[in-house]
Amino acid sequence: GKVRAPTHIISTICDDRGEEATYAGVRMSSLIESDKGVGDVISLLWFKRSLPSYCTKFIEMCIMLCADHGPCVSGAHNTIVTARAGKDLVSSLVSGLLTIGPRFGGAIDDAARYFKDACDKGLTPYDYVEAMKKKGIRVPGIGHRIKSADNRDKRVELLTNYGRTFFPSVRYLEYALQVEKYTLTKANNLVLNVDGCIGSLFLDLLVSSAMFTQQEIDEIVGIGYLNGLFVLARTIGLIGHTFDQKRLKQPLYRHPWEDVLYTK
Ligand code: Q5B
Repeated sequence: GKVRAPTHIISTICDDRGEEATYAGVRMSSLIESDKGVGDVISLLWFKRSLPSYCTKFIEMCIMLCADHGPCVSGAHNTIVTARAGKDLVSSLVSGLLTIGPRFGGAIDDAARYFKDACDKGLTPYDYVEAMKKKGIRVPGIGHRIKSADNRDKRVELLTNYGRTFFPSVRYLEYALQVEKYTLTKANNLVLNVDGCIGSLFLDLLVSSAMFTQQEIDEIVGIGYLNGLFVLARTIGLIGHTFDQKRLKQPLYRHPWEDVLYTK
């Protein structure tokens, strides 16, 4: 019989050997013919299954709402400075992407991990937040530089309303909002931010859609899929900032001396 040489790569998400590529077994043409969108493509390539339309719409909302948040955030700032240094698109893009992390945009996975752990253990928001304080860890998904109780984040409101309307359960979102209620007693800007809202709602999607086993949920949260939503979304905005700077023919950026405290 045939003897198969051992392969150096195993791949399970996309097969390009036929007439057309398939995403998790689904032909590209069938995606186009059935009017599917980028949320369906993400479902297939990241989660290896077709998800119900309320889930794919939620994924698309996350992408749309996180696509950009102005020129002043860490990612856009880096991208702008890099583009103005005359660098190419990919260099400008990745210099912005590299700022995504625990403080900026990349707190979604940790928010999901910590909210899940605290909620599943039945910790009160007070116990959870104070335990984090004792450990010296900032609550992921809580806090914002410009958003506050008096200047609410529209993205959080839109996602919250969507989840409450279409998800079978929003247990983790409601827990996160209870945490916010407590953190707001400490400071006005300790709101549930967009990372925390997406993290908690994605947990609700995973758990209540009945599309994932418990083992799969643990794996998704453990590996950390969810920051990918912010990375993917903000790539759209960072590419836009690169083109914007080049279109505007902006010169090399140099930070003004007046804005630096030179000290010994
Ligand atoms: N304190 C976001 O901090 C920020 C606390 C806290 C307990 C907290 C901070 C934080 C967790 C990470 C997170 C996602 C760094 C944010 C995003 C995307 C974005 C961005 C945009 C977009 C802001 C002042 C006092 C200190 C702190 C305490 C602060 N946060 N305590 N848990 N979570 N959050 N990131 O305002 O006693 O004085 O020492 O790390 O979820 O990135 O638009 O800008 O779309 O681009 O700089 O929306 O909250 O405050 O660091 O001066 O702290 O508050 O311990 O207390 P700030 P700090 P004390 S969404």
